[in-house]
Amino acid sequence: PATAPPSPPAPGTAPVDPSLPDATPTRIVVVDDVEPNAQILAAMLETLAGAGVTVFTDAERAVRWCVAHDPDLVLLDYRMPELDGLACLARLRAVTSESETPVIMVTSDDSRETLRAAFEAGATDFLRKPVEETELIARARNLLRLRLRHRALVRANEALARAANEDDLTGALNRRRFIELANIEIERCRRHRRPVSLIVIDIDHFKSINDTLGHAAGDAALTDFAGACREALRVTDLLGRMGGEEFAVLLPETAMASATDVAERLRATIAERQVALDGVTLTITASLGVAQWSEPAETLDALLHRSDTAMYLAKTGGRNRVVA
Ligand code: GH3
Ligand code: MG
Ligand code: MG
Ligand code: MG
Repeated sequence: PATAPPSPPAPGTAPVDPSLPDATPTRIVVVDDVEPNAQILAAMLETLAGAGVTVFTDAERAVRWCVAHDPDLVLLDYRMPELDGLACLARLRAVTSESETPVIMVTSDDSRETLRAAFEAGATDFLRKPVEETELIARARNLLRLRLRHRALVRANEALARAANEDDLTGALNRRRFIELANIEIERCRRHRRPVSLIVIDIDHFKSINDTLGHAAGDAALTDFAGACREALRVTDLLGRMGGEEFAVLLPETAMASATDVAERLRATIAERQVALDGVTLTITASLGVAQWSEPAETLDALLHRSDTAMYLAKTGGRNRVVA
């Protein structure tokens, strides 16, 4: 038997649609010194799809949690002993901007002064007690939607920055970005009279890998190679892909002797590595040239050239070696 379509709710009683796109998980924090008050708000907010609600009655702990966990929405009681809503908000805003963490101030005091103080302290929105569920859900959902859109934009921005600065295949810095960052680093070391060194790495007989296993295998070998280099370096070292199978490493705060040690460690790491590619196990070697930046006026270009010359000597000397 055909079922009648559900009748529309009477005007004014339609529930607010609590859904977010794909019910994306969101973290909501409710802070109220009176536990039952906090629980009422939490119960309302839990009807939002994907919402995980955490309740705090201790404002101090709430702030610490928020700083550590970066929630998507905070409901903040205005009147609390010790750390009140405004003080809480000031602490939060010291580490997160308004676009980052939306904060709804909740208070029974609806004086104009309180309202103004809340917004001046960086509140995103304001609700009066007793909180009306439909209003809370509607406002919370709007703020969460904006927050998710903001997060998506931030991610898209990061992806763009990566695409502009990193080599697609290996994730190493691309040549342009490497040169940009290396110049900044050299300038910093110049100012502080600190050493800085550069290693140029060129894979040995790489053409034969392409010729025997194909270009895709060559690509995979390059990705593996860059990953192995990255792992063997410090986070402050810069790894750049300067051309096809040629990489450069800038080592801040590092003089010739240590840079040579690093190069030797890289060489050994690479040579000992077994690269598994489609059933074939491959060993790769590389030739490395090391040079230390020489004060006061050497350019990055000149430094690269000296490392390149050393690398070429490593090639003519038999490959799989370091020349400093
Ligand atoms: P050598 O020991 O003298 O350095 O020999 P080599 O074969 O490594 O040097 P050569 O410069 O003659 O060849 C480099 C090869 O690297 C040629 C090129 O096809 C290959 N190559 C460059 N970029 C890529 C890439 O992105 N992917 C793949 N698969 N191969 C690449
Ligand atoms: Mg209170
Ligand atoms: Mg080569
Ligand atoms: Mg080459």
